[in-house]
Amino acid sequence: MQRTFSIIKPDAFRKGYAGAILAEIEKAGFQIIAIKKLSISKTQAEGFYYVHKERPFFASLTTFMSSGPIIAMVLEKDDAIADLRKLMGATNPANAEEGTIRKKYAGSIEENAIHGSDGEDTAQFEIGYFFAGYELA
Ligand code: 3AN
Repeated sequence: MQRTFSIIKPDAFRKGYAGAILAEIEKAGFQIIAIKKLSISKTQAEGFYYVHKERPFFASLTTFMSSGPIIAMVLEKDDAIADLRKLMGATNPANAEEGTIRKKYAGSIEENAIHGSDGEDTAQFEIGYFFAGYELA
């Protein structure tokens, strides 16, 4: 079993897609280990996305991620990291495959509905950024 970290981003939450996205995640066989709705500050978004700090979209991305409520969660299944990335679809929803979450629910490359960790090290960092050990017991 492997754990990954995911966020339902502010665009999807605002549009009322949180329930539908959670249903897709459960239908795909993920177990929800921990989940919470919260809002993050711009500074907290900058800490989460620090690996992207040199990218041209960093300011806009962190403003967007702090623009409204999000749902943060820890998900578990075999190959959770790769399987969630498959279920999410390409970063740019215009390139996302039919049936993926981004194809169905994302509006643009920035406001793309869902985040999923891209590797084991990032998953560990991201889970620890949002959840304390006692929430994962
Ligand atoms: P993914 O979320 O598919 O792992 P990353 O890690 O390359 O994609 O990018 C992190 C986030 O940054 C994306 N989810 C998206 O919101 C934003 N992003 C990525 N590329 C762009 C871009 N070219 N313009 C604007 N925002 C972007």
